[in-house]
Amino acid sequence: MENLGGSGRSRGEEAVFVDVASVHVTGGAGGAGAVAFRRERGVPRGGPSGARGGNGGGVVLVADLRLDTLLDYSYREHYKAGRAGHGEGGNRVGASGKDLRLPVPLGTLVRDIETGERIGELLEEGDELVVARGGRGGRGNASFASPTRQTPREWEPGEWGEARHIELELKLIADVGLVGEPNAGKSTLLARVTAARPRIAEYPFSTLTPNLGVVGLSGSRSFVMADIPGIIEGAHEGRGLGTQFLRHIERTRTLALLVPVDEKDPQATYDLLREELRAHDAALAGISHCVLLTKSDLGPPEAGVSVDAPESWGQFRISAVTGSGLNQALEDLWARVKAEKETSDDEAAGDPFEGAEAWRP
Ligand SMILES: Nc1nc2c(ncn2[C@@H]2O[C@H](COP(=O)(O)OP(=O)(O)OP(=O)(O)O)[C@@H](O)[C@H]2O)c(=O)[nH]1
Ligand SMILES: [Mg+2]
Repeated sequence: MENLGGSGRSRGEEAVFVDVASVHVTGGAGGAGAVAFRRERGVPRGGPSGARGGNGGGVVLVADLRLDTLLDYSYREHYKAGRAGHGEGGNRVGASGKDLRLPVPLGTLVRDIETGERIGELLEEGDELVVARGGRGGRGNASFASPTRQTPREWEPGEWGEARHIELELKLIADVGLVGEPNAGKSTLLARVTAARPRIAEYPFSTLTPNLGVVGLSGSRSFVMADIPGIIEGAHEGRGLGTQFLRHIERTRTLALLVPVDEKDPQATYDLLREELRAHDAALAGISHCVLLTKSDLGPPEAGVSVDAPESWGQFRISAVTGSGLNQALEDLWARVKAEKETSDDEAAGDPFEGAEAWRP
C-alpha cells in the first residue's frame, strides 16, 4: 500500500492503515525560588520568607472518542505546556503552570522517537498519559533556613520542563470503501481528497493493492477512505483480479460505487457492481452504499446521467479532476459514516479541541 504521512500494512483479513504523527512536546518550566525576609516592626531583618516557584505544566494526552484519526497532529509540530510563576516573599508559592491536554483518538500508541521506548497506549475514553513533565519549581530561601542559618540567601532556579520528540501511531480501518470497475477513477478520487498517492493510469488494473487515506474536513472531522483494485464482471469467479480485495472493505461503514458518466451504459455498470458484491458475500452487499457518478467533466452537461439505485442512500455527480461536486459528496459520506458508527456505539458529540484555541492546529 502507498500513502503519505502514514505507512500502509496488511494485517490479517483487511487493509490496515497506520496513521502516524510525530510531534515535539515540552513541559513548562518551573518557577524560581524567591529570596525574601519578613519585615517586622522593630526587627531590621525578620526570618527568611522566600517561597518556592510553582511546578511547570505537563503535556498530557487524553483519549477522546470524538477523534478518529491523528490528522490534527499533521498540521503542527510543537506543543508546549504552561510555565510556572516564580516564588514570592511572604511565603507565597509561585503559581503552577497550566497542563496542556491534547485529545487523541482511542487506540493511540505513543513512542519516544529518540530512544524508541514505548511510552504507552491510550485505549479507553478519558485515559491519560503524561508525555512531558513540567519542571519542578526551585526552592526559595525559606527552605534553606536552619537553627544555625537564620538568614540564608540561597535560592534555586526552576527546572526546565521535559522535552521529548514523540511519535503517535494509530491503526485505522477504512470507513468508506470505493468500489468500481478498472479505470472508474477510484485512485484519482483518493489522491484528490487525501494525502495518499496511489498509482493512477489510463489503463485498467493500475491499482494492484489497496490504498488508504484520511479525508479531513473542517472542525477536526475525518474519515478513512479505501481504494481497492477494480472489479469486473465475473470477478467473483476469479476473473480479472477476482474479488480477493473485497475482504479489505468488509468492515467499512459504507461503500461508494463509482460509475463514470461517460460510459455507454451507466446503469449496466451499477448493476454489475451490485451483482459482484452480492455474489462475493451477502454481508458485503448488506453494507449501505451511495453512487458516485464520476468524471462529470466528461459527461453530458448537468445532471444528464443518473442510475436507478433504490437501495442507495444517495447519488453524487463528481469530478476528481475539476473537483466539482466533491465537497457535498464528502460531507454526506462523513455524515453517513458518523450515523453508521452511532448505531454501533454511542459516540460523544462536540468539538474535542474546544477551549484549546491557543494551540489548536
Ligand atoms: N476527465 C476525468 N478523468 C478522470 C477522472 N477521474 C479519473 N480520471 C482518469 O481515469 C483514468 C483511470 O483513473 P484511475 O484513478 O487510475 O482509475 P481506478 O478506478 O483507480 O482504476 P484501477 O486502479 O485500474 O481499478 C485515469 O486516466 C484518470 O486520469 C475525472 O473525474 N475526470
Ligand atoms: Mg486505481
